[in-house]
Formats: sequence, structure tokens, C-alpha cells
Amino acid sequence: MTDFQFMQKAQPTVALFVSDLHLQASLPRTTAAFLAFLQTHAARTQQLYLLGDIFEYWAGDDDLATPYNQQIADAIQAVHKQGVAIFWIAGNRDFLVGQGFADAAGLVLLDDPHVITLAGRTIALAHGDAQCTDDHAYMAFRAQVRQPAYQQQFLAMPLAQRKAIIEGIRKNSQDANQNKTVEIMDVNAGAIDQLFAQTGTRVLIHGHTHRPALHHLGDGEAQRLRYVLPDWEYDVETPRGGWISLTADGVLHRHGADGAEIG
Ligand code: LP5
Ligand code: MN
Repeated sequence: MTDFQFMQKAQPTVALFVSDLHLQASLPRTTAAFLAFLQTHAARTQQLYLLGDIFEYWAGDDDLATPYNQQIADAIQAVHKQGVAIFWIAGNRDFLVGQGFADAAGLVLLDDPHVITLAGRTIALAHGDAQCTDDHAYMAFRAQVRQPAYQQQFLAMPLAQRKAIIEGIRKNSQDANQNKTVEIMDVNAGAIDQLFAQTGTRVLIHGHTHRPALHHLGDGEAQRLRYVLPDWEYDVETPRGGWISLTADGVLHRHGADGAEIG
């Protein structure tokens, strides 16, 4: 390797983007992989963006009483205390995360979508579920459960009852998804165009679809880049996972489950 190549590689990481970990106590290897990611890669960056579905589900901030949830919050807080700024965009599983969790984890809640300018790049960030507009049943469900009044009513129920209801919705969702095509559950091209137009950006990073990719849309001046994050699952024979990093030279890099860069 020449000195020049070495310098190219040595660019410091300014931000990391990750989503769809679906953390739960019953997935110890996935949990361990996230804790290791926090202590190594995340601790060495300036900003960490958690882009939705970090938890399998979130029933309300009073569920921080569950030791597993507190452990995750503590681990994120530890990275924050090392000087890393941490940001959170809600997913369709954990949109009930509120200021209580944000304070416990030392992170800042952002709206979806959110635009950042960092290392000379302007990037739109989203979970990705709002762009799945062909999935009419989901969009109707989403419109209902994202209403503040509806959420307040739900959060007023005892925690055990909320968890039972969520388990019911999860079952319903799993059954419904078996009858949906892959296309219906992917983002809609028009909704993506609209997001680019609305945010005035040319680069988007999102998750949700579990279809990791880099899509080049359009040509020349009109070119747009859509980065899709992978979901994580380490409690299986062939682990899935990974993240995206932004280095100080303004380059975005895709990383796989073992952290290696994807070409
Ligand atoms: O999550 P995933 O990958 O399975 O599928 C999603 C969409 N499903 C969901 C539901 C979540 O899995 C579970 C929600 C947890 C929320 C926690 C808080 C709940 C608070 C409620 C009040 C404020 O997001 C799925 C999409 C898929 O992504 C791909 O985009 O297709 O959408 C659906 O499955 C929606 C169904 O089509 C319709 C769901 C109707 C639910 C009916 C409720 C039944 C209530 C039973 C109560 C016992
Ligand atoms: Mn999701």
C-alpha cells in the first residue's frame, strides 16, 4: 500500500448510521453485537444516528424498568458520555420512545425525515416506513397510531396490557405480511422522489425494508442516491447486520455484519 492509499484509508469517521436491530432479550448474540458496535465503532465517531426499529418494540418509557431495556439505554449513554452526539429517528416498532428514554440514553429525538449537513454532504435521514405508500393497510394503521391523542390513551393503560396488545398487533402484522408482495412492502418510487424534493437533498439513508442496497436514481444533475440499511440478526447461522459510515472526506461507506466495507 502506498502512503497516499494509506492516507485515503485513514480518514476519520464523523458519523455512523444504523437501523433495524430489533433488539430483544431473546436474541443475545444480536444484543452482544450491538453492545460491541457501541464500544468500538460508535465510541470512535463524532455522531451516531439510530434510524428506527432499534427495539423489537417499545411499549412506553416506563418499560425502562425492564433490566434489558435499561441495559441498552445505559450502553448508549456510556457512548454519549465519551463525547459522541447521538440522534434517534423512530421506527414503526419503537415510535413510542419519548423524552424519558432519550434522557436515559443521552440522545436527541429527531423528526422523520431529518436533514443533516456534515463533512460537506447534505443527507436526508428517514426510517423508511412512511415511503411504503403502496401498503395501504400499513399506511392506515400508521396514520392511526401516530396520532398523539391515540398514543396518550394507549400509554395510560397498564404496561402489561400494552405489551399484550402489541403482541396481538405483531401477530396480526406477521400474518398480514405473508399475504403481501415484496413490492408492496418496499418503498414507493414516487414517495422517494417526493422526499428528495421536499428536503432538497440528493442523498437519502433509510432502513425498514431490510433490503440493503445503494440505488442510483436518475442521471447527471438529477442523480440521487438512496442508501438502504440492513437489519441485524446474529442469532442465526449466517448473521445479518451492518451500518453506513461517513468519513471526514465526505465519503459514505457501507459496512456488512462483520464491519468490513462492502465494495
Ligand atoms: O413490523 P413488521 O416488519 O412486521 O411489519 C411492518 C408493518 N407492521 C407494523 C406493526 C408492528 O410490527 C408492530 C407495532 C408495534 C408498535 C408498538 C406500539 C403500538 C402502539 C399502538 C397505539 C399507539 O408496523 C406492516 C408492514 C411492514 O412493516 C412492511 O412495511 O406491512 O404493516 C402491517 O402489518 C399493518 C397491517 O397490514 C395492519 C395491521 C392492523 C393491526 C390490527 C390491530 C389488531 C389489534 C389486536 C389487538 C389484540
Ligand atoms: Mn421498520
